[in-house]
Amino acid sequence: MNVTLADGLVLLQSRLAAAEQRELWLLCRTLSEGAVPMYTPTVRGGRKMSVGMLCLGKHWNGLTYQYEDRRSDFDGLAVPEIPPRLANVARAAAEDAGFTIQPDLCIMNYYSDSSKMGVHQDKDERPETIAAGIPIVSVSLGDEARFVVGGLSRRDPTSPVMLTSGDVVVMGGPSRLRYHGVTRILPGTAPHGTGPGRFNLTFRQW
Ligand SMILES: O=C(O)CCC(=O)C(=O)O
Repeated sequence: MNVTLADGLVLLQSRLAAAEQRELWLLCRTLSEGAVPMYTPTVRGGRKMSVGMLCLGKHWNGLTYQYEDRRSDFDGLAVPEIPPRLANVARAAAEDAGFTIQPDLCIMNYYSDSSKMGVHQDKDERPETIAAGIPIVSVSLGDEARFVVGGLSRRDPTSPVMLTSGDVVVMGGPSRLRYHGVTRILPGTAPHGTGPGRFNLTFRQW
C-alpha cells in the first residue's frame, strides 16, 4: 500500500515480497563482506557513527561530506558498482511514487541493536539534482526501525514512522530536503531469512 505522508514523501509499505527481502538481504551481506567491505565511518569532529557503511557507485566521505571514487577517508579502495538488481528496485519504486531517478550511488547502512542515525538532511548530492527534486529512495530490510521525519528546518517537529522489512520511503520534490533520522531499532523483529539487524539502502542520483 502506498501512503503519501506529505507532498513528495511517499511510504511504499511492503513494497518488497518476503522472497525478495531475503534475496536482497543476502546480496547486502555478501557485498558487506566482499573485497571492499563494510566499515564504520568516522565523521567530522572525530565521532564514529554507530552504523556500518558501504557505499556503492560513489563513496560518501564522512570527513569532507563529498562523494568520491575511492574511499580516501578509510582504505583508499575503489568503490564497487551498484548491482543492476538493486538499481532496478530503486528505479521502479521511485516511479511508483511518481518520480524518476537514475541512481548512480547507494549508501548501504547496517544497524545493530543499538545503532541510530541522527536527524539530518541529505544534501551532499549535486545542487542541480536537489533543485530538481530527484528523490532519495530508501529501502529497509531486516529489523523494524523507528524512522523520524521533520520539515525543511532542523527546528521543525519530527513525526515517527515505523519502517518494517520490505518498506520503501521515497523523498522527492518539495520533500527532498526534509530532515530525517532513525531513533531506534526493534531487535528480533526481522522476518525469517533476514536479520539479525537492519540494512537500509538509500539510492541517490549524484
Ligand atoms: O536508515 C534509514 O532509514 C535512514 C538512512 C538515512 O537517513 C541516510 O542514509 O541518510
